[in-house]
Amino acid sequence: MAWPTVGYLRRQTRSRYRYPVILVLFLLYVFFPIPWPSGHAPYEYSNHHLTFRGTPVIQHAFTTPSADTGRLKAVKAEFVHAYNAYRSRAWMHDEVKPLSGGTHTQYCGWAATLIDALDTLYIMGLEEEFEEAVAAVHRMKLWYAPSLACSINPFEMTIRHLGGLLSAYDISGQRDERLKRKAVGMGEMLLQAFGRNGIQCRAILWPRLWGWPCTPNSGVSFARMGSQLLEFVRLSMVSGKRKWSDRADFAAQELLRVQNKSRIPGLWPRNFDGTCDQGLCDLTDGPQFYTTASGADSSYEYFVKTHLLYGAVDDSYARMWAAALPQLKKHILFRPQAPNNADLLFPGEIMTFKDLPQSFSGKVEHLSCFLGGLFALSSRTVIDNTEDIEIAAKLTNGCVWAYESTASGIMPDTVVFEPCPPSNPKCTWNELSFAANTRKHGDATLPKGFIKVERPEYLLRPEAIESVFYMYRITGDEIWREKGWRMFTAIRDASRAKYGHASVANALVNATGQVEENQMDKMESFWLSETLKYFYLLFADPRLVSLDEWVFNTEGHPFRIDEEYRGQMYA
Ligand code: DMJ
Repeated sequence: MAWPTVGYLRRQTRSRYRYPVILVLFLLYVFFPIPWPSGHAPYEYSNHHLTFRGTPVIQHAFTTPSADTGRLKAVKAEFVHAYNAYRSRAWMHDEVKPLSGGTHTQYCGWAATLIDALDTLYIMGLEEEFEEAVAAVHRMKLWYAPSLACSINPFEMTIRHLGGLLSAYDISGQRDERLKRKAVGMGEMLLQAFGRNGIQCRAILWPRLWGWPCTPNSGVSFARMGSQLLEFVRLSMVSGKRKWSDRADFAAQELLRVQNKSRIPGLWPRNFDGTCDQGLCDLTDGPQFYTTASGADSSYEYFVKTHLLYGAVDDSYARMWAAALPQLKKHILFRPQAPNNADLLFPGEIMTFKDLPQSFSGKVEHLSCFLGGLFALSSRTVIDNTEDIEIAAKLTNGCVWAYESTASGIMPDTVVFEPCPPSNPKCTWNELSFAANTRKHGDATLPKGFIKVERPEYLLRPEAIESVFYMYRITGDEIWREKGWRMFTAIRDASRAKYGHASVANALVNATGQVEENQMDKMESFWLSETLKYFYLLFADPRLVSLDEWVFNTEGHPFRIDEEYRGQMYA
């Protein structure tokens, strides 16, 4: 029998068989849906050059992923307001001053805000602005200081300048060789910031003689040791040259060497002596301070993230994090006394001595609010367990609560909370003990649960919304978008200024009507690279810059995870 022709089939389906055929196909579709091999529906998503194809491993498998368009527009409007102020008042300078419209030089005048904002411009679809900015960056002579001499902070320039350039290159599809060349040039310059012993210096004077190494000092921070890992590894991948990843690996090996020799084996004290001939000096009998905030934060973060970028080549980063994790849970995390017995967590600080008992403090910096997001990411990539995602939620909720407790709706920069004592295992709220404690510190007007506020300002920092973003992308729970929106409106209302957004002088007060009196003339570049980016991505379609494809550096710059390295797990 000859095969029926297309015309024959078309005639048949137009005839009496049409409706029975449609009905049969419909019933087949309802009762026998095609099973996806992994249990998750593979995604197919494309937004200009940002595509996502594959099955989510890290991110939640959203059944109907969608953007919250109204909120997305509101965030973008604030970004455009701040960027335009920079563009018109401080173009090519480091920062615009949001109140006076002046300029501020912090990083040798090498356009920190512009370079930090590049990838956000692209992600938000501001393509014309992106092209203009890339052309301007291309014309910059990065390694000639405009002033006679300026001091470079290699830590900041690695995460902001090198991170910003690499991310702009990756996010725009690795097409623009100008960005790659600039990143390589920046990388060459940053190599000058290491002493002969392989340790990074705190600052180097620029311009300087090439090949004349700087001298690391006796107070090298843990954060400085590990925070070039991600950028240097990515730069090596992109350039095909190992000199950067070798440098970063050396620092990581040094951290590995001392990891179990500290007073809390598995954790690193905040400071090391960097004056020895080779690598770090051994730890001494002096006091050791442990924290996850300033001086430590990004190194913890980079072990997990470098594993994502590079784990297929070297899994020692995952192992280092895996050894630190139980110690963080045991020694650093604490449950604060909070009204309504809220079940929250914060990271505290510990000072240890050779012959004295260690002392624990419930002092929490806004900087350490990144930890919730890191626990969430780690639970999907390094150590796969449900306890860690619960801890992540409690940590993130700790910062959300600190935001929602103040009159402005924003968490101050440094707050002391009261850890629940072992004598109160259920952490029942005790009004009398709280009143006594706040009186002791001289301020009875603080929000309930706040013992002391050491730094009341809000510097436009990203860490709290960063964790909210991770929680949303990883759990898919819409509640995180609601929490993030409340944070956004509070920050917008307190910080909006004529020329961008201003740091808030006192986050404890609601300055409605006199907002400017509570503002400082400072807008850090991370407002555009991080804070507004995380807000935007929280409300965007979750497939945009998916965590399965991108890993963010500590300044909020996403680097592409090369296909062959995706989905690494180590347990
Ligand atoms: C940013 O520059 C980075 O997030 C860094 O790791 C810590 N400090 C700021 C933001 O608060």
